[in-house]
Amino acid sequence: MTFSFVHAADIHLDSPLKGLESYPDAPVEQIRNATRRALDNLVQLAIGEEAAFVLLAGDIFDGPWRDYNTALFFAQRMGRLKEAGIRVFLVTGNHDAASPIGKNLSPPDNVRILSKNQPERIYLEDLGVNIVGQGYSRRDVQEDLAANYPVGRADTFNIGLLHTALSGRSGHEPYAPTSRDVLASKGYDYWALGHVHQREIVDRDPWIVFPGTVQGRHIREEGPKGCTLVLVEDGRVRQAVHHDLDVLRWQMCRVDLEGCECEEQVWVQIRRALEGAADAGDGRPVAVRLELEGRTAIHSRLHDREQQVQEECRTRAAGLGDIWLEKIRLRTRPLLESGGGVDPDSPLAGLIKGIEDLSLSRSCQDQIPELADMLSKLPPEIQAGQDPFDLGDPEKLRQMQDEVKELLLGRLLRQGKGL
Ligand SMILES: [Mn+2]
Repeated sequence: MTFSFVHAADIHLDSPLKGLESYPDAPVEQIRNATRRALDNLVQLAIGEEAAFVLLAGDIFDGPWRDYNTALFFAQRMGRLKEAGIRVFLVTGNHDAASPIGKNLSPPDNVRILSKNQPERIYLEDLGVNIVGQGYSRRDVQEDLAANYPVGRADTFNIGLLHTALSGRSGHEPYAPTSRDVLASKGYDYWALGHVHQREIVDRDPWIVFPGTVQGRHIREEGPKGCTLVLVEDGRVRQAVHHDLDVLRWQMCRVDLEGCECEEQVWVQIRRALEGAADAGDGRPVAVRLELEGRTAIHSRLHDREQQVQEECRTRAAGLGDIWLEKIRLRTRPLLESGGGVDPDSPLAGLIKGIEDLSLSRSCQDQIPELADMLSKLPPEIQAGQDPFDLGDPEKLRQMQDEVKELLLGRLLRQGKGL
């Protein structure tokens, strides 16, 4: 027997994109409706491919609904699947725990919400398929839910549906932790996972798959987003293919300005990079973060007129099509060592060396008691938000440290040379 099914997760329907309105020229409407249109694409794909069923591995919703339109929209789209004779099986994830899903959400009867209290098994007699899953009864599920899943049944195609970070995935809460070995020990054919927003095929024997989110919602969710279409032939996975569902794409764009000696060369590099980003959108609008880096002779010139450089980047991007610059970061370095031209025996040289050797560690909060007080006064949207100010993040700490060094050295050198 041959059939196919769609595996998706992390729809985060109507997820608010906090703070985006404050960015200049943000395509707010496109972003606001993006998760809905991605769900539309999912429904269309399932119908077009004549999928036997759809699996949703948690985080259907983003949290408490702001109004019932979110639930209504979901129910209507599930209704379209019902008309096409397509069943839907879902487990709840950590983000659904705060939404009334399963309590007063009443989707059409082709949708089965699996139990939150114990692993529930559903047998699809027409296809010889067993689906086992357990949803989240609360947000922070710490136990290994998969450990309690029953072993697969012989002579059927066994699927495990689970919202988990496995043994940990960067940027994701370690909920319902489990391991590849625990999953493999169940004798299933396919593990349909959710929670990790980056698509990943963890294994092919058995198949363990994160389809990723259906629509990127910020720059940390860059690149194509969608779902996995799985073809089963004679009780075995024949293929598992990614399909794009996203309607707006996020793209990190790093431009190396190494070797640029004048601004014209800089603009050539930026233009090339932006054209590449537009191509990566494959016809969709693209939200780009531009990071300018590398050692260049015009480093200080760029930094001195940063505001104009930013404006110019936005203008040039607008001329290249449906591109929106989410953020522009100037991270270039000077061509010469910052102390170049300074008498190595002078106090200035000593100060420069002191700044260059500065190294903040995660314990900087302990070394500077005032810091804790300042951090506690930051507004919540800066402490949390999409791009949180988090000194516990080593990458963030390194970036901030580099920016501060750059600022101090730039000022010091300009003043030092003026003296
Ligand atoms: Mn999620």
